[in-house]
Order: sequence, then structure tokens, then C-alpha cells
Amino acid sequence: MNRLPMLAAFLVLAPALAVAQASPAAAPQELPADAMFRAWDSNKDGALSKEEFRAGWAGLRQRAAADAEARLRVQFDRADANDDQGIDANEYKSLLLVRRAGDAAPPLSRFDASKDGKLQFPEYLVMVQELAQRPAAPAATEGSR
Ligand SMILES: [Ca+2]
Ligand SMILES: [Ca+2]
Repeated sequence: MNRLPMLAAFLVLAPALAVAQASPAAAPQELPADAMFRAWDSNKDGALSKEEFRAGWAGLRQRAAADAEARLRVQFDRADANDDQGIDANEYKSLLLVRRAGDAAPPLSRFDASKDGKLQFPEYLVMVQELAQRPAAPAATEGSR
């Protein structure tokens, strides 16, 4: 079993919580799933049509993506130690994902689309997406998994 990337976990877990909190009309004892169902049932006929489901699901995905991006923004700001809105070579080396990949970590230049020697936030997102999908370097893991 691969470790699930954090991003995937956010995508699955965050929206359910966000929806539950975003429904003040829901009774306190109501389950999040019920609140979600009612929010998605836009014509309030007690059933979810295919269209309602599709629209609700799309909104969920959108919120999850926005939430994941907000979290990554916080990580980015933390990694940007000198606060110049870019991850330079030194900051890059201390990123958890880069350390975890060890010798297999690609060079910063690979994600530096603007070729200014630093990763701006959009470049950072591409990097996280790519590195989060890799298994950890053999040297960095203990045991068989
Ligand atoms: Ca920086
Ligand atoms: Ca750049």
C-alpha cells in the first residue's frame, strides 16, 4: 500500500466538514451527510436527481480544491523562510517532500518554469503534486512499508 498523499486525504475529508459547518440551517444533531443531502436537493423534493448530484459533487470538489490550496499556501509561506515569495535552492532543500525523496528528488530547476531560480506558488503546486505521488526513497523508509 502506498501512503496516501496528504492532498488526496484533504480532498476526501475536508469537504464533508466544510459542508457541515456551512449549513447553519441544519439541526445540531443532524448528520453531516444529511445536511449535505438537503443542501444538494435544490428543488427540495427529497430526492437527488442526477443533475443535483452532479452539481453538488462539483461544488464539493471545488471547495476541497480551494481548501487544499489554502493549506498548501500556508505550507508555502512557512517554507519561504526569507519571505521573498519564492522557494530558493536552500529553502527547496529543506522541504519535507524533497528530503523524503532524498537523492531521487528532482532539481528545483525542473519546476522553475519562470527560470528565476525560485519556485513561485504556482510552480510550488506543480512540485507538490509531482513529489507527493512518488514513493519515499528506499533509504528514507524503515522496514518493508
Ligand atoms: Ca524564499
Ligand atoms: Ca520561478
